[in-house]
Order: sequence, then structure tokens, then C-alpha cells
Amino acid sequence: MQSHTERIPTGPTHAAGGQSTQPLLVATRNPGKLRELASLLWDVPARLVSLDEAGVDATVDETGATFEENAVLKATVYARASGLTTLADDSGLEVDALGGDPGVRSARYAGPGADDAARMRRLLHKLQKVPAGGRQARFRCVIALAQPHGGARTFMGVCEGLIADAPRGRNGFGYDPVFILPGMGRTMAELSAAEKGSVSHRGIAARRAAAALNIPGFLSGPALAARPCRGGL
Ligand code: ITT
Repeated sequence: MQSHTERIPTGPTHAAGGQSTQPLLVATRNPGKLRELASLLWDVPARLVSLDEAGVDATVDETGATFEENAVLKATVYARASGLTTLADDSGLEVDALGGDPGVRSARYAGPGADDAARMRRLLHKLQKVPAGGRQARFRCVIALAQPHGGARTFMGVCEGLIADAPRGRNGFGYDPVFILPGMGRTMAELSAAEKGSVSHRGIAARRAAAALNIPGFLSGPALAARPCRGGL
């Protein structure tokens, strides 16, 4: 978990009919994620609110063994702390040659206080003896929706690729400069925000979550409560 927070930079504030809609807390302290989620969720019938805007200073220990457990944990803790329906994202990079690492530890891979550059250096160092043919990897994202007193629903997206020999590109965030999309011949950091959103793990998960959020009554009805929280919650 990173320590800085941001305001939601874009996103809808009103429903199609011009009526103000209910708030949806987008609970991440990663500014790169927040930017992407706000843009990907442009058509949901809710007013997107950041942790800063909601005045939530709670933090979450990501103790889950899976992306799904951590996404549900974050969404549930922030929903309870804010009293708002909450969307949280847990995501990361799985590298086959490293047995799936860094996985759920992607944000913590180079220790506390490390930045994206340090995490990429550690990854490339670990893979220095792995030839081009063995550098398969994927980004995985699980988005969880939770209500303050209810259950949670999850939506997953996966994006397959290869780990580069060296970083390339300046867009995106995190491991994007070392993640090659074979079909495009570019790293994720060489894509525009719209291109990334069209193929990324987060784009896929967000479109699935948005489809559910666009079902009339989904947020106010029993749909979320119908599925109990997982991950020991
Ligand atoms: P929150 O928990 O507050 O949302 P976080 O950065 O700690 O922020 P995660 O625990 O889900 O979030 O860690 C995800 C890490 O995986 C993230 O910090 C990046 O290093 C990496 N990651 C996730 N999505 C990525 C993407 O689209 N591009 C590049 N790296 C990504």
C-alpha cells in the first residue's frame, strides 16, 4: 500500500437524466490505478469518490493469499470505514519462471519504501539468466465491490505478455515498462491510456464490474449482499 492519496481526476458525477447519483468509493492509494479506474468506469451510474474526497484514512494490511482475497479485504474494510459502497482493486504481475512471483507481493517486491524503478530492477535481475523463450508473464487484476453491511462481488481480468530485457516507454505505472504485449510488439508503457485500457487486466475487470454496476438496482439492491465475503471476512 502506498502512502499518498489523490482526488479522482475524471469520471461521471450525474446519471443520464441529470440526477445526482449515489457515491461509489474507489478505494486505492495508488495514483496510477486511481487514474485508470476513474477513466475505465466513466459510464457507471454512480458518482466516483476517492479515499481523499471521502476523508478515509484507514489502512489495510494485505494479508490475503490471493488477489481475490485482498481485493475483498480492501473493499470491505474501506466500505465499513466510509459507510459507502466501495470498489477496490488488487492486482499484480505473475512471472512463470519465478513460480508466479511477485504475485500478490508485486507492490512490496523490493521492500518497503521502494519505487517502481527498484521493483523493476529486482525483477530483471532475477530473470537475467532466463532466455527470451522463457519470460512468459501475466498481469492479473481482481476488482471487488462491497457494501458497508453486506457481502462482496469480484470481477477478474488477465493480460498475457513477456518480460522485456530492459524498461521501455514512459506511460502507465508500475511494471508497465518491462511488460511486452507480444501481439503489439510494444511494452505496456509504450501504449496510450486508451490502448492500455482496451487490452489490460484492469480494463477487462473494470468492464465486467461496470456491466454489473449498470444493471438497474445493482448497487441499491440485494445483489452484493447475496454473496458472502470470502477471504476469512
Ligand atoms: P492499493 O492497494 O492502495 O490499491 P497498491 O499499489 O498497493 O495500491 P496492490 O497491492 O494491488 O496495489 O499492488 C499492485 C502492484 O502491482 C502495483 O503497485 C504495481 O507494482 C503492480 N501493478 C498492478 N497493476 C499494474 C499495471 O496496470 N501496470 C503495472 N504494474 C501494475
